[in-house]
Amino acid sequence: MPHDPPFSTHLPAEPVILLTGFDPFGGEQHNPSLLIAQALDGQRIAGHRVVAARLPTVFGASLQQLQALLAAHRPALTVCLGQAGGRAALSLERIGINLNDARIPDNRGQQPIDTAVVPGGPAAYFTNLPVKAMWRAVQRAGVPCEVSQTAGTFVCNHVLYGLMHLLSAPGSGLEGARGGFVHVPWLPEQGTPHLPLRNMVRGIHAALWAAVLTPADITLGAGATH
Ligand code: PCA
Repeated sequence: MPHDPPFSTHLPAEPVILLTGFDPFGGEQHNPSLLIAQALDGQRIAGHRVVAARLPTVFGASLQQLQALLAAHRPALTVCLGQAGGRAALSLERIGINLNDARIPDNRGQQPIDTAVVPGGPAAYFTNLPVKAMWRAVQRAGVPCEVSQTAGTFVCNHVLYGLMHLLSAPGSGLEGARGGFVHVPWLPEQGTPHLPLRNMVRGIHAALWAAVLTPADITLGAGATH
């Protein structure tokens, strides 16, 4: 006679942290954002499970892919990662603006100039991640970090703005979900300044812990913001 399983098979699903990285772009071989996301795939963080995913470095298609991921996973927390060559620290982005203004073509050859991410949408969205608490956690993990006031005007800003727009849409079913964006430096083989992959993985891991455990941001003295 079959026995009941010793535990319920109907436990509520673990809340998900969706962690995305981008395809390499601009003729480069690697994108550290994707490698970091893949390194953290499946990790358990404060009762949450990390689901890593890849976004194309393409205007429009990146947001369509993100929208499908949000619908499939209903993440409690979404953190999108992207590469920012020339930056020396993990950059916790505070703002996404309603502007596409591409300096180089995306991976499908599109190069929008002075167009809106969402025509008629608000000028900007703030992330609702606790960037100061995350900054402190990354610093304590020994990884250089800064709070940034601009994610640029290429595909990363497009995704940050689009993410916050999707999360704030009435009836999205994502009420209460939080999201934001972190830019990461080059890998050593890509140029200078750079950080080793393992340090960036450690820093993002610390940032995710802080994000989950800090429902509302903290106030810190000067030092985090550049
Ligand atoms: N960085 C680009 C897009 C993809 C990526 O990794 C950016 O900063 O917009």
